[in-house]
Amino acid sequence: MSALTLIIGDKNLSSWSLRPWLFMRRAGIPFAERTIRLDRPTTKAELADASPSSRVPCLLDDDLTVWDSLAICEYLAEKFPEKALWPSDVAARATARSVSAEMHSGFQGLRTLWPLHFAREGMRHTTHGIEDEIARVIEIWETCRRDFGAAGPFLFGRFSIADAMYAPVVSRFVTYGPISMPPASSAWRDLMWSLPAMREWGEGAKAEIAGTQGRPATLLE
Ligand SMILES: N[C@@H](CCC(=O)N[C@@H](CS)C(=O)NCC(=O)O)C(=O)O
Repeated sequence: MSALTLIIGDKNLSSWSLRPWLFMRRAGIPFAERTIRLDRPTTKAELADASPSSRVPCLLDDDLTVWDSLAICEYLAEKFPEKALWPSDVAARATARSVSAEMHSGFQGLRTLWPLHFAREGMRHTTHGIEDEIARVIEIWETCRRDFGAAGPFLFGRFSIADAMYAPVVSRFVTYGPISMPPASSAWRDLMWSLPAMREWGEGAKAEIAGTQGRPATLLE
């Protein structure tokens, strides 16, 4: 089997990196991990060297380079068809792709106002201007659970790429929350937050924060 390496940014900061990392861990896809710290003087050069877009995540599969979180997930879904990384039902799959693409291309206000700080809880912040985006996220979670979630506890029953695409929002809702939502959404949020892979990512984020203590303030996030 070919060797996969996932290049990611800081676990505390890089929401895009969390998505394929979580997805691969949860799906049991073995990979090596390489981190490029996003807040260092060398970051720009390292990113340019590692990724065609100068952004992370970026997946190396022997000689092949795949970049962009959603393209990585799609590539892995094709490479490991036996893992059923998208829902098998055509309507569920189309909806899972739609909500994943919506997350990938939208929610700009949420990203800007509430940047990922995975390991820092209690960062109270205003919801002013992003109320509609928060409501839309919850509407997506409710709809997916109601219409497609009968076979299991995830958005489309079994864990899929769609769950991974919304994982950073779970972190943001914890970090900047609490955000109230109906029971189906809160149950899914709590399940995602307690996944061993999410906890493992969080431990990595905490270790990064501990490692930045004592560095010059200009280099801290
Ligand atoms: N659309 C891209 C976005 C990737 C992205 O913006 N990654 C950020 C880190 S979360 C990055 O590499 N930023 C470069 C920098 O901070 O200089 C994806 O889905 O992978």
